[in-house]
Amino acid sequence: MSSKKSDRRRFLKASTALAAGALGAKSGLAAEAANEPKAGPRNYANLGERSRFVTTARKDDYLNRLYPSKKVTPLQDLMGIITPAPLHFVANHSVPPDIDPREYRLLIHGMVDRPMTFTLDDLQRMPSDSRIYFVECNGNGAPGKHGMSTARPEKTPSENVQDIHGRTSCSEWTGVPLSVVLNEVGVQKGASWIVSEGYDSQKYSHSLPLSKAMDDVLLAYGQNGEPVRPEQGYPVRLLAPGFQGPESVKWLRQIKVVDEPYVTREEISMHSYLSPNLQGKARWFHFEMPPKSVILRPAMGQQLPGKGYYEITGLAWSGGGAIRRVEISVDGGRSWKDAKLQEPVLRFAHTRFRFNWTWNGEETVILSRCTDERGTVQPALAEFSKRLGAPKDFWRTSSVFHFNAIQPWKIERDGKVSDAMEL
Ligand SMILES: Nc1nc2c(c(=O)[nH]1)N[C@H]1C(S)=C(S)[C@@H](COP(=O)(O)O)O[C@H]1N2
Ligand SMILES: [Mo]
Repeated sequence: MSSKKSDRRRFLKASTALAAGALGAKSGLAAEAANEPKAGPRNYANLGERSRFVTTARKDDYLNRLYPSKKVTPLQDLMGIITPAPLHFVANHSVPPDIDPREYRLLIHGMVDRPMTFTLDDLQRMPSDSRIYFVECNGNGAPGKHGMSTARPEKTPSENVQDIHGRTSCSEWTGVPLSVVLNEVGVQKGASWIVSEGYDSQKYSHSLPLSKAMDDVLLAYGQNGEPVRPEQGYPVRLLAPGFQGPESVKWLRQIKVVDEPYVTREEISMHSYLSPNLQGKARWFHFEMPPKSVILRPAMGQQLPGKGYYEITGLAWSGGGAIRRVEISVDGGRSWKDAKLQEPVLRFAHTRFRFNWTWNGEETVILSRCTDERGTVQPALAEFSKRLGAPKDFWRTSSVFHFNAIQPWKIERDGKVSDAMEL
């Protein structure tokens, strides 16, 4: 209680200092004339660009060596909840297509009354909606990533939070609800699944329960107010909110309505996994992403200039719906306090959290833990491992998908921030 009070007092002190600084700047206005910037361009390009001083960018995912063009989002540089389209992470399993929208066709067939082919125009004439949803790769944040052993030679050490957790992004997606299109073709009795295929070289395909398809899945052609980017599936992709990224098939070519899941190449070879509690069976058709939060500033790869006030900020999201609570610990998990959730807090969207912190300059570990609308709490690594029946050294040689263990960041006395996950 008393520590809460003194925290607040310290924060007030910090904000008074900020205010004084602002005043100082004001009185200095006239004298600062020498610092006037150079003139900008006389005119701006019709397609705007960011300031030449802004350098944040995606990075190659280390699996780039196996698949072309995998990129991770610079989460640590994002400001609110939306990921700018040029920074959206990319996960491609084969060579992506280059589609002329005039030639684009989407076939819907299988257990339907009227099999139909839709052009992009056809889809854009139908009732539409815009919704803010995250897309997260099922391998995001997993030790060794993508279900691969940390011992594999491809493994390159992570430099920052982007390398570990940058396979999630959040956009405003615009499109036709898939239910509208399925009602148009008339789904037959007995149908229970859909199988979707992309136009990429390997004909990427995945199975999805019909109940989800009829619920909140979008055929998205818009991303943050512009057409979906080529990397994200131009001109049309599926967007299955809250479900693992692989369900959101890009460059959508066909949807077949069926009465059982197909066992597609990706489902068997890429998106299934083994874990000790499965006793030799593989887990697949694991759809919903679990609740997860990550502190993005301060985070691994960053350097705190010295003790004093910091805003701890990061993102939380869940395939279970909306985020209800994010708690922060600045003492290695001994005590927790609620972070402030910034509005809007939306179902299946990134949620921004903020927390006032004064660092005393001592070595410590900071952590975040979220709870979603169902009351599911993000687990610590020990608990996550226990649920899987994973022995203590499991993560040295193995990995799984849907990894959502609490991420601890260690702050050293010199201000260096590093990964403190004890794998
Ligand atoms: N057609 C097609 N769709 C695809 C993929 C793909 O390789 N081809 N990759 C999937 C995977 S593994 C993920 S995690 C998401 C990533 O979406 P993004 O590249 O837009 O971030 O797309 C999914 N949809
Ligand atoms: Mo993925």
